[in-house]
Amino acid sequence: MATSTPLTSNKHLLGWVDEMVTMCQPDSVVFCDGSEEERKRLTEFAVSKGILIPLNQEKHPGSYLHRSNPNDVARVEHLTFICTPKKEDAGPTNNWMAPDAAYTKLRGLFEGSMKGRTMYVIPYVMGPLGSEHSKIGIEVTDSVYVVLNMQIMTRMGKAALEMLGEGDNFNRGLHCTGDVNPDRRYICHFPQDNTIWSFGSGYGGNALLGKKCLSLRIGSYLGKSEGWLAEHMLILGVEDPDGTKTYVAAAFPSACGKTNFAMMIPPRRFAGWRVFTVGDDIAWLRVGDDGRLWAVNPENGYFGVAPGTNMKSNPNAMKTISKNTIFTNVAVTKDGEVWWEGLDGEVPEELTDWKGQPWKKGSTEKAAHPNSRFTAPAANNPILSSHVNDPRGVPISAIIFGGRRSTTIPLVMQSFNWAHGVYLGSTMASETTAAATGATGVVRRDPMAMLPFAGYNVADYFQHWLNMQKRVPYPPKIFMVNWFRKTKEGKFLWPGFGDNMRVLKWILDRAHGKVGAQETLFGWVPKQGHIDLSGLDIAPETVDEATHIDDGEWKAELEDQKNFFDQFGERMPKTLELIRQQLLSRLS
Ligand code: GTP
Ligand code: SPV
Ligand code: MN
Repeated sequence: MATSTPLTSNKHLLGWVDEMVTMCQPDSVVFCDGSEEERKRLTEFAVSKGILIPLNQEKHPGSYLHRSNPNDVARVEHLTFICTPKKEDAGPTNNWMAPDAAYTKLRGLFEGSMKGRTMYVIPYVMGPLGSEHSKIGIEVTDSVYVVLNMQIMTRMGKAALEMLGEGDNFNRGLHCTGDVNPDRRYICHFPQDNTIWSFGSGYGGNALLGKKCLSLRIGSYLGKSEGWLAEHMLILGVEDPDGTKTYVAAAFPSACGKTNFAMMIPPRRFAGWRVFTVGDDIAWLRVGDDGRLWAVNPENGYFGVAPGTNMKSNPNAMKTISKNTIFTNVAVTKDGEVWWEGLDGEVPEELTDWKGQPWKKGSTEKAAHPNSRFTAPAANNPILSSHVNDPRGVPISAIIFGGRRSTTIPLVMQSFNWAHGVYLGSTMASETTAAATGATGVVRRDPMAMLPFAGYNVADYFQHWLNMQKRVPYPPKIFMVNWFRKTKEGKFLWPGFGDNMRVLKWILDRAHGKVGAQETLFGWVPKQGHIDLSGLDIAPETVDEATHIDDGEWKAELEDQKNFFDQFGERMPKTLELIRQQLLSRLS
């Protein structure tokens, strides 16, 4: 068997790779160094195999298209497992398998699975290099697409090996694309072994193991035992005209606006205000020496939703993907330019759709898959924060929870206190999107936008959130937002995107204690006139509708929350149920 130079003498790493080689039986093993030369070589190889398709290199320098198997275009929540010894430790919202049973079942799939293939060994770091808070992972995979994505999304290669040294403290991630058969697809997490085994998918969160698998599922488990939080949150900084910088973290479910919010350009009215991106998907939150909550983005790139991205909605994303980007499942024009629903300009007469089939304007089929994505380096982002590589991260003044809700939930609301904020996060609900397979547009509870990503019992996760209060003497204020409320006719009430700055401004003012608020039964909301609407072409009644709180709708909401809480039985923190009951009692 051909093996490239291992680049390390770490016996734990080499021993484990040997075991994986024995099981998977690849033809050759390549230890990835993360170099530019390696990227070029693997890209050429991927092109020669049709795994990557070069785009028009004048319009998209260094960029490529990948078409995944049409049965493999999103995360698969029903095939994702938390394998703890006790089922109760995974909790009622996670799929569970006993570790022994899972290892045995997956061993059957992995055995001989890389015959005729190359096994790539990817050492990577989640978090800034050298930071004591960062985590090291080794992913072995048979997918060159995974290697090229991991090179964008993480700090990968020699630097990771240097950081690991001779140590044993690394996540062991095994991935094989297999035959991409949904009946033989499993994404299994073994929190107590710091191990992930993923079989049968080559797509995003199923295959790039540093992202959802390590940074959120295993991360949340580590966070609970180590006293920190791993969250599905963007991190952004705002600089006001006086030069004061404030950082916020926001949890919105998949395809509910994190990347857009994190790259927002404030409207003209906010001349002198600047937004900086720290992260667009994941935040690791820890208590700093100063008693504040500090956030780090473990990632080094963006795996963002393509549809809806355009020069008006998100100009910074358009600039970010202007070079050295991998596009997955978008459409292409005959000139080799990318296209998706919601891109600027006229819809082209003819395209090649995401499956590689001819597509004509007016077709009822989507040309780009609704969950088509771009993988782009953070370094391309024109508004990248100068603190992305800061080992300490950034101090967080506000936490925002937001779902995609056509009804009920107002534009913005502030919690009364930490526990009430945790309650707002824990009861969050959102309409499902194309980011996971299954029906879209169905309202479901998605606590803290972590339903698919909690690596342990969500009731214990709620308790961990409640317990954080004692650890954070200067906690961020907690808010809830909803950009997605609609008219009866189904039109969005709030313009969203850059205009979300108007809501963010109120949140910042509240966080700094600069402005009052109106008390309602359910939380603090802006007083009349406190959301700056100048320069916005929107009827005051529309804003009233977006901010309205309807007692009837809230009663139904509070009653429905009980069903969600009840499934956790005795493990459910009483605090949250009591808050629910108190709100309900005040309503009647
Ligand atoms: P993941 O990468 O799946 O975690 O998604 P995300 O939370 O980063 O969502 P993203 O910013 O990519 O937005 C998803 C979709 O929502 C895109 O089609 C956006 O155009 C749309 N969207 C984002 N922000 C807004 C908003 O403020 N209002 C409206 N109406 N749509 C928005
Ligand atoms: C999400 O679904 O929340 C994503 C994309 O960010 S994936 O990496 O596939 O999880
Ligand atoms: Mn996400």
